[in-house]
Amino acid sequence: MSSDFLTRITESLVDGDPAATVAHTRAALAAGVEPMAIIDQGLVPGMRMVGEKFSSGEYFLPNLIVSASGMKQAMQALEPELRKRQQKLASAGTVVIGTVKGDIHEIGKTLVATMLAAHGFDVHDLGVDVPTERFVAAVRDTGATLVGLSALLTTTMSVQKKVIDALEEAGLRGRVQVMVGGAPVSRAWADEIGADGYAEDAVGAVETAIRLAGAAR
Ligand code: HCB
Repeated sequence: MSSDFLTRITESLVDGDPAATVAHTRAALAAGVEPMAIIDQGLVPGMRMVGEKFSSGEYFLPNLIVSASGMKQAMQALEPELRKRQQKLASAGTVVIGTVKGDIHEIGKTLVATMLAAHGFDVHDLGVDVPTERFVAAVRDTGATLVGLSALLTTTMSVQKKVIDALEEAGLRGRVQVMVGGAPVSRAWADEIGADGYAEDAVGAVETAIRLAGAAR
């Protein structure tokens, strides 16, 4: 039963057992469970629970680090399968994505990047703690028509606006759409800073990217 695999993946992530998370992820793949289902129904709910336990004071920073490592390793195990699906798709457009300066949260950003690649986008993932000028240079160098900006801290949300302003100053804003996301980010915030799109999760990010890519053509 695919739900048994997914439950085990979620539980092992919450328990902070990366080896088990990877083993259950591989077992689920071998049993024919779709990689997207493993992400959406196994891994992401696990990370959400870990976040809730951290917020309530039940978990501490080391718990976050171990669970995040489990998520990262499981995503690496899924990558070859996601790539196989990607090969069947025509390019949907070029995207530059990263977590803004001052912020090292990478899981959500990497998930969005992986999902966009799996849906045919040519993705340039700049990583985390990305200086504003690197976003600008990457847009210029790759000819990207979409930038994804991730921020997980209330203190780094404002950096998303700085990137938008820098793209404007570089004369690139007319040809690039900006999509923002991250746990503290909202549609209202996206509107306030002049972003073109907001996505609550990776599935929403793919939908938004497809819509914005259409608008950019
Ligand atoms: Co971190 N952390 N953390 N953290 N962390 C949060 C974000 C808090 C909310 C936890 C809390 O207090 N309740 C909090 C931020 C509070 C705030 O500012 N309001 C917090 C804090 C305070 C900190 C430190 C400051 C802790 C410290 O050192 N005292 C420190 C920050 C260091 C820094 O960045 N300079 C820190 C460190 C860490 C790690 C390193 C231990 C670890 C990250 C490991 C890693 O990424 N490699 C970590 C983690 C794991 C979390 C929580 C628990 C989970 C984040 C996560 O991965 N979620 C998080 C709690 C939470 O978010 N509720 C906590 C799962 C992913 C799938 O969701 O929201 O990131 P996501 O991404 C979604 C969505 O937002 C959207 O799609 C994604 C996929 O579905 N999306 C986009 C994201 N980016 C997008 C871009 C787009 O263009 C479009 C959509």
